[in-house]
Amino acid sequence: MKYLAALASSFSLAVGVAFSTSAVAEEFSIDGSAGNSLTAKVITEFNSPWAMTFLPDESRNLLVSTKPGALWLVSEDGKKRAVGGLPKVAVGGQGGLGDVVPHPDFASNSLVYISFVASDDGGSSRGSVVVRGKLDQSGSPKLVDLETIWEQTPRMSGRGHFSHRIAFGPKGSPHEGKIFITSGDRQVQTPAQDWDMALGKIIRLNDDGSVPADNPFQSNGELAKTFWTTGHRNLLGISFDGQGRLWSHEMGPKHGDELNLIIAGENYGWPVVSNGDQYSGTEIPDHDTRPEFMAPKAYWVPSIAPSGLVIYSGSEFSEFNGDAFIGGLVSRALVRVDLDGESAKEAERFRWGKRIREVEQGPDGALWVLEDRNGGRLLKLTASK
Ligand SMILES: [Ca+2]
Ligand SMILES: [Ca+2]
Repeated sequence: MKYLAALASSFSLAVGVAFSTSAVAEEFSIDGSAGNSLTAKVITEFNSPWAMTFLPDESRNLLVSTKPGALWLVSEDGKKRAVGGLPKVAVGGQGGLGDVVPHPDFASNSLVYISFVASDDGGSSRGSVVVRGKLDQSGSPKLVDLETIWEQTPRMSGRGHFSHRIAFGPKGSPHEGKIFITSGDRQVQTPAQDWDMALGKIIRLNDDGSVPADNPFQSNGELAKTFWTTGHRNLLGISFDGQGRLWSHEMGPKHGDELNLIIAGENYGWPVVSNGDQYSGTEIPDHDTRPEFMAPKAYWVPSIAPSGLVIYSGSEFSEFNGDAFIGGLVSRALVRVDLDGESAKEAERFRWGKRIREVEQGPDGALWVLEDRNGGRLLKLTASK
């Protein structure tokens, strides 16, 4: 027995070494439903990764957040360094550390914005917070000089629908220096139509957290001055296209996920209308019954469970220019959506059996995705030659 155990152990060690060597360059091919083919290269993996962003400087490094509260500085070839100096994160359910986005002037100001769930009392009152800090890379990387930019109000119990995705206005646009934050309905639904709750809204602030004077709701109370749009549910993707239009997607209830063109002052109708219905089976009137609410440009029945959004503008896939890429959780797919001006239509799904949490475009135009949950891989997707 001892001999067999020793043999088995040395055998598995040898196999393990051989496997980990080949795993470094592990690649596989993904065929899309419309005939396009991608090559996926495995870069590294994380414990429940949630968001990523490439730093707009010479380093070509990216930052990857994980829901349990780690932030990693990652090189293009997968070397990871933990970033210190993070605030205390309340982890549980859908909440934890959230988005990470650099300031557009990161190369000169080193500012990074992160969202996370905070709780002062161990859980009965939770809410998302956005802070910014400088990424100090002089030694072990760390965030310093943290300042609070925004707090999701009111706080409440429950561990879902924080949303807390962040987008910066493009440089040279009317939104330069402005930050957009998605704030979910906290699974309570009706706050999305309430002027006194910053829930179920898209928020627009100056990059220091002050409130811009040109926000649309100036006569509905102080909190409403932070709102850009209302009537949202759970928004896990927000991004500008190349023409300066803002797009966001949100999870529907039972089906009815939406891709919305975001226009200042509009109400997107949740929970009054949805092309999905309540999980209980109770019908929610569809969008076409209430034209005063903005209808989605694309919607999904059945659900894809969208998470992560990038609008492609690179040279690696010239045929995808201007297309939106959306990660799909329950659909276990990377979904390509053809955007044509203000219209949107699903064009293709790429599937390899994993829940997709986040998608980004890298410096050379490759697409990068994060798979969901423990062992979620960071993959670099290039065109199959
Ligand atoms: Ca991102
Ligand atoms: Ca419906």
